[in-house]
Amino acid sequence: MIEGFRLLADHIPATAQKRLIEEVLGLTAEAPFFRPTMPGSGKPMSVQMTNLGPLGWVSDISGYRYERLHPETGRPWPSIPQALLELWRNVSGYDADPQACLVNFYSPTSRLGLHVDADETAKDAPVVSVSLGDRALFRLGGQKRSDSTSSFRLASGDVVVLGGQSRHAFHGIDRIYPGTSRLVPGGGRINLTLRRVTAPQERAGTAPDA
Ligand code: MD6
Ligand code: FE
Repeated sequence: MIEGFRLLADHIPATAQKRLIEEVLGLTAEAPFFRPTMPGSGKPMSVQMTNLGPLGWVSDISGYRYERLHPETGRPWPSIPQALLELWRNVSGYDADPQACLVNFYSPTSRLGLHVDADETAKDAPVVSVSLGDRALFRLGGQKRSDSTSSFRLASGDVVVLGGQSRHAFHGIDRIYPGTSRLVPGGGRINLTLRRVTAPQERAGTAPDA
């Protein structure tokens, strides 16, 4: 197993999962799910997305990038919920807060191909993700696409931390197990991925040439 990967199984208690899903789905009234498309081909992804926080990850025909505004409403993304900031502070070991919370919605047939999270300049910050709703099959490989992979089931309330070597490892979601949770109204899976995008500024008084 690649160094730096942590699966915190059943980390979020059921009552907190319920509060979190209600809060996040409430925020999607302000920042609705949109269907991103693949760079180059413009082919729609099977996952729907939205974001919370000062920056949001978007993908369209021209590429992957972080944006301050929702691509359809033109409005800033809603703030990251306090419970998620607290989770990040407790598990990331990183001394600055996340700037982006990508919200992925999976229907029973959605999947997410093997990829590396590589659009962040804060290369030393881990990525922390929360699974809510239906179970999913998560695949984790190494830093080369050809490296061998291992698969795990992720259940509602599980938290994954990709730090160390695993931060730049290939990973993806091979499938959803529909009907395995009643948390998301109407079914499906929601994954919340917390990321630090830019390196934090030097603290006042410690900047080398301030
Ligand atoms: C998902 N997760 O669980 C997709 N990326 O739906 C990710 O792509 C991911 O779980 C970086 C770190 C943790 C993750
Ligand atoms: Fe990822």
